[in-house]
Formats: sequence, C-alpha cells, structure tokens
Amino acid sequence: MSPHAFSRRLLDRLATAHSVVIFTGAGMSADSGVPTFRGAEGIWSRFKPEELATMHAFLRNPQLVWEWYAHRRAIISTVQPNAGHRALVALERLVARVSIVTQNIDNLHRRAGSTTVYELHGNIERNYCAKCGSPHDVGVDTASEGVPRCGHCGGLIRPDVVWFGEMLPEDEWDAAVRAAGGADVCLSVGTSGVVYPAASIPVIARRAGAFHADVNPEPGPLADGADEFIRGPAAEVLPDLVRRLEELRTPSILTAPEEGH
Ligand code: BV8
Ligand code: ZN
Repeated sequence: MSPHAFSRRLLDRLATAHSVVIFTGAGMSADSGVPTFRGAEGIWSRFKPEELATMHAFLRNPQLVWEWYAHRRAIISTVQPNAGHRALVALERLVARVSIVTQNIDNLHRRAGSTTVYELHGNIERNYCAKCGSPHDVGVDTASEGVPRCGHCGGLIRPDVVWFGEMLPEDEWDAAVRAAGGADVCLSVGTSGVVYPAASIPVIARRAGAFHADVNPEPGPLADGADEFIRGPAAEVLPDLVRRLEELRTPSILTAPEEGH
C-alpha cells in the first residue's frame, strides 16, 4: 500500500485540531462495492437522476423508482464498511470532535462505528408514507409485489431519502453547517461536489478558517477550491492519514531524552 504524501500543513493542522469535519459522498462507499452515481459503472448510467430521484418521477412511475431503491437496498444489505470508514472511526481517538457529514444513504458510517453522523440526504433503510408520513418498515423487500401501501391511509410508501427539488432535513443541515463553521480541518472524501446545498459544506468550513483537503482518485470542483488535493481511493488514503497522525502522536524512542543523562 503506497503511503500518500500528506503536506506538513495538513498533518500539523490535524495533529492540533479540536474539531474535524469529514464531508463524504458515494466514493467513500465505492471500496465497499456500492456503485457511485456518476461513474462509468454508476447506478445512474442507464437513467438520469431526474428520471429517478424526484417526487415527480415517483408519482409518474412509482414501481420503477421503488424497484431502483429496492435494487440499491439489496446491494447495501450485502456490503460492509471498508478501511476508509474504519479509519474515520479510529480518527475519533485522535481528535476531540469528528463530525461526519455524509451525502450517502447507505448507513455505512454508523455501521462502522462513527458516533457523530449527519445524513444530509436521508437513509435508504428508512421508509415512510408519502401521504400521511407514517414510518414504514420494509423488512425483506419484495419489490416484485409492487410499491408497498400505508397501513393507515393506503398511501404509497417511499424511501426516506432527499430527492432533487426537496429540502434537506433541517436539523441535520443546521448541525452540519454548525460543525463546518467550527472545524479546524475539513476533509471532503469521494464526492463529485456537484449537488447543492450539500457541496457548500467544505466552502463554509474553509471560509470559517478550516484547512480543506479533498480526497479523490480524480480532481473535481472541490479540489479546485481546496488547500490540498490528495489523489487516491478513500480506503487507502484515510488509513494512511490516520497512521501518519498516530506516528506524530507517538513520541519516537529515538527522540526521547536518555534516562539519567
Ligand atoms: C434543494 C439522495 C432546495 C437520493 C441525492 C432545480 C430545482 C430544484 C433544485 C435544483 C434545481 N437545480 C439545481 C438544484 C439543486 C439540486 C442540485 O444540486 N442539482 C444538481 C444535480 C445540479 N439540489 C437539490 O435539489 C437539493 N435540494 O436544493 O432544495 C430547493 C427545494 C425546492 C426548490 C428549489 C430548491 C436536494 C439534492 C439531493 C438529491 N439527492 N441523493 C438517492 O441517493 O437516490 S443526490 C446524489 O448525488 C447523492 O446523494 C449524492 O449526494 C449526490 C452527489 O453524488 P456523489 O456522492 O458526489 O457521487 P458521484 O457519483 O457524483 O461522485 C463519486 C465521486 O467519488 C467521484 O468524484 C469519484 O471520482 C469518486 N470516487 C470513485 N471511487 C472512489 C472515489 N473517491 C474515493 N475513493 C474511491 N474509491
Ligand atoms: Zn399513510
């Protein structure tokens, strides 16, 4: 595993940080086997986002949208958090406050053990009635039997995710903006940075004085505005970064003063 070149500035800012915000997108889960949205193998390669991730699409063709989410839920039920998710859990032992602000709906950060996770775009494991809002447990998904109906009002059941044109959950958004405004360092990891307002989180952090590093195999819009771009997959870069931080924290025996001299 090739160690990545991290700048001294990033390492020093992380080593002295009280609060760090990690802004993640679909690339964070790519190493777990969850397809991204816009990559060549992306789940949107066959459809356009507007044809699936909108209330209009759901009302026009509920079965198609429900099956798409059932397909993604089935993929997510078979995957595990990867070394990148686990590195962010380990980071909690080195930094007083680590806030994960994720665009992902796959629940992998929480399953890895991260304790502060703000899900800006919802969570595919939760569903609710599009008419009366009652929560609905999907259990074993049977997409083939058509879109489930609400036991209270007969309304269509939908995934608890934020579709295009829908507002982000207010509490999650407010908490994420507060965390970004108070961060010493912001890492954006595995996101194309094209969806708003989520993609403004690293900008809010940097404007408030945070050091912003972008982690991605390919530079994108977020890399342009960042203090540092770290090229590589999250499942390699993040464990490398946490290892370097642990080394900085562990006084080397070579430099410890000799006893009694
Ligand atoms: C809003 C949940 C206020 C569902 C998603 C017209 C009308 C209304 C709104 C708009 C409009 N025009 C524009 C907007 C705003 C719109 C928007 O931003 N559109 C974009 C497309 C231009 N935003 C909204 O609508 C938001 N709401 O604005 O409300 C409002 C309300 C009413 C009226 C007006 C305004 C809501 C947006 C939320 C949409 N929901 N997801 C679901 O998952 O099905 S968005 C979806 O794309 C994901 O959730 C994700 O958040 C988002 C971005 O994708 P990424 O995570 O970045 O993934 P992507 O595939 O793009 O990139 C992967 C990256 O990983 C790549 O960079 C790749 O290089 C990298 N990578 C690959 N492998 C690895 C890796 N990185 C690291 N390691 C690896 N191994
Ligand atoms: Zn209902």
